[in-house]
Amino acid sequence: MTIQTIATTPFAGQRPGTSGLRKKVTEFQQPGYLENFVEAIFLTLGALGNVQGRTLVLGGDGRYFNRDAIQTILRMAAAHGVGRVLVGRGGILSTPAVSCVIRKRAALGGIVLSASHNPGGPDGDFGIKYNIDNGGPAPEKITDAIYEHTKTLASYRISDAGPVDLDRIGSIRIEDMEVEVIDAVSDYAELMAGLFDFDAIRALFQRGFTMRFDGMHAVSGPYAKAIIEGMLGAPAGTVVNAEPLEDFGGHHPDPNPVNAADLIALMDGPDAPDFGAASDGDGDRNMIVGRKLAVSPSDSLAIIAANATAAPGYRDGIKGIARSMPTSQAADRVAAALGVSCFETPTGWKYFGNLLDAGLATLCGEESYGTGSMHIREKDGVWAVLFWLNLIAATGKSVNEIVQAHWARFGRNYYSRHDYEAVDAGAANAMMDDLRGKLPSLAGQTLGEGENNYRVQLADDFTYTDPVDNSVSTRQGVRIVMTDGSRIVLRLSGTGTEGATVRLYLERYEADPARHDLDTQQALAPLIAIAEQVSGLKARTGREQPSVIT
Ligand code: VG1
Ligand code: CO
Repeated sequence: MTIQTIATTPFAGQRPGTSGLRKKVTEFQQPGYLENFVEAIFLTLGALGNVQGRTLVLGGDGRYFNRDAIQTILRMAAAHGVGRVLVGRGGILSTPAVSCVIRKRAALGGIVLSASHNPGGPDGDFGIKYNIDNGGPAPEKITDAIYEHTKTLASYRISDAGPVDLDRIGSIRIEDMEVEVIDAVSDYAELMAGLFDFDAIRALFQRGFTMRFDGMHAVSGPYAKAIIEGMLGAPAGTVVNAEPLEDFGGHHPDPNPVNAADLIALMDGPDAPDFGAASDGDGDRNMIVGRKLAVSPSDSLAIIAANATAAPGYRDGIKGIARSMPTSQAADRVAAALGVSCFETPTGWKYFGNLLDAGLATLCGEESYGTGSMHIREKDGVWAVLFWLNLIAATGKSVNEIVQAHWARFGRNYYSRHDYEAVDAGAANAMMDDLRGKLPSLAGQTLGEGENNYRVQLADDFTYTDPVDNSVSTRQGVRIVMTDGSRIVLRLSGTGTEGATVRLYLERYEADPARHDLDTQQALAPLIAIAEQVSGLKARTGREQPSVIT
């Protein structure tokens, strides 16, 4: 075994997006592409302090190219003097499990291999992300430094050691580095058992409560099977599509009503179980479904917050709630009622890390099916599902009853996101630029027709100042806020790999319980029309309809 220095030249465009570097598998397969980015990570870590002898955590969602990437990263870690790498068996670790293991084993950080909800397989997407010692996604100052290194690289260092057996638990050496293959589930399952009332959930299943968890052939299957069927005693077959597949069975591993259509059909039909749930490619997202009711993720965050003390891990109450800017304001109403702070951050979990570390927030959430808490520094799909199970067990209420009661108490925030995927990037950028140009003149204007008009209170491009380190993030999404709190938000996705994806977010508040059963799209129709009028979205993108509505 020797450590080699291999000459390389920079690849353009290795700038991490909302959640790491995501590209087509074919792009990652170019010689040196993965190596360059990993070298940039090690150079950044080296500049920040010492990686020598430290521990890193490594794992991915099992998608195509996962195993190859892990072998490469292990040989590069050895060449950079890393002391030990903890890698999940079979190369598998969900994103929340990586966060959990980093924290539990006091590691320097971790590398997560995933493109999350993006499709996998040889023609699909791949991704890589660095997490810091708090277990969370690296903040912008680190991802910026990584990107800067990718632009000037001339070589990378790698051991010429042969491949490691990733399927056997135990320790192996590469050069002076120890590779410890760990069980992917056990640390995480232990953490969950400490947060939730497993006895009460076990009793719920014993009373005949029925559930379906759809693993979407992605990484959360093994976790859900071990915990929900194994530890909580749900009948075998409760967790379906539990085997991680390299191409996720050809589907989008994205837990929303469009991509988890089988689960929605089951929950809408005569044989619906009491409770349905699904998780995404890397296990950090969740969808909660009752009979004929898919719970909006923004509502799920608000409901978890309002009922936090139902779970033993949150018995003492919560310190605050943080939500991404486009997420509905349902959580704000709960925070106000509880007398705790509510923080509004840019899109992406990395912005929650400081708030959680400083003890300012206990719960965090995003409209994109992401919910989590201070227990780790990533959003956590299985955690959210266990929270709901705990809540159902503690209250004896169904999902529908819990949601209805919440709306009756706090009012309902009708909410929807319209995605225009893979549109022309030039057209999308021009649309956003024009929209930004219009913002100063929008405030005070009345928009919309007849009785469905809205007066604009605020129109801006969201800027966030982190209350802990005062770092400033600009251009985080155009928002048009009406005098009644209704909102239109537009931003471009930072996770797509083809062209640009425009996301249009719509929100309207309704206090009157007699009007809580409207169809969401109808309830939002006046705002949808205003968004079109202001942005010219359809003409700009050449699309008559969004590609996905959630
Ligand atoms: C999307 C979501 C965002 C989420 C991010 C990563 O980002 O909107 O809320 O944090 O994906 O989620 P964007 O930039 O495409 O809108 V995951 O589950 O991909 O790690
Ligand atoms: Co994800």
